[in-house]
Amino acid sequence: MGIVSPGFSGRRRTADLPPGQYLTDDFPVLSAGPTPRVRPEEWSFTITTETGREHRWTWREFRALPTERPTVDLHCVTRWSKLGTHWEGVSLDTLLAGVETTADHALAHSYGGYTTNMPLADLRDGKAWIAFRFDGEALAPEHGGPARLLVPHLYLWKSAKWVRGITLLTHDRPGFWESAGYHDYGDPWREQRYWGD
Ligand SMILES: Nc1nc2c(c(=O)[nH]1)N[C@H]1C(S)=C(S)[C@@H](COP(=O)(O)O)O[C@H]1N2
Ligand SMILES: [Mo]
Repeated sequence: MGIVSPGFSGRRRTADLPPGQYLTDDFPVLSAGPTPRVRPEEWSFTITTETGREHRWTWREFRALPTERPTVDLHCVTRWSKLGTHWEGVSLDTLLAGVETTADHALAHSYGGYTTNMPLADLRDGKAWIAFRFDGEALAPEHGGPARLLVPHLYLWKSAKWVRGITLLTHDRPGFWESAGYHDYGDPWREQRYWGD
């Protein structure tokens, strides 16, 4: 047992840390461009299927959906990890429930133009959320507010901030960082940082 100081959770240990990562209590901001300012009234989220069918939620419709409060570990490819973070969001299972698709791939799009890809299976079965609250507060713009994708089992670049939609695809299409040499899948436990890892 380690020494547990007041206000610090002593239960998280290096066993929770993927290879090559270090622990931080900070929440660094990593954005490839300026922070888009999207007001909830102008925000919408769209799932577009491989046949071109669109399923769209306004902020009001999105916020009327049932929410979940996942506590998850975050792993950034720049090697910081933050353990036990508290979020509130809508599960992708909820959003995909009424979506008819045979697609195997997904490409998330953000306000501002960022994109990132993942297998559709990685968005299902309780593994991914559209998150709008962090630590009990509305998600700050620099961290992706009003809402961001949260896919914590993959490196954090997959968790698209300011998310505006997800396109379902029959073929894999690399996103912004994946086209720039980062790993197509990005599993932190297999240290899939760059193309070829
Ligand atoms: N739209 C958008 N989403 C993004 C990024 C970005 O530049 N634009 N950066 C990604 C990267 S590389 C990381 S590590 C995380 C950082 O999230 P944070 O700034 O909330 O820590 O957001 C990811 N999502
Ligand atoms: Mo990152």
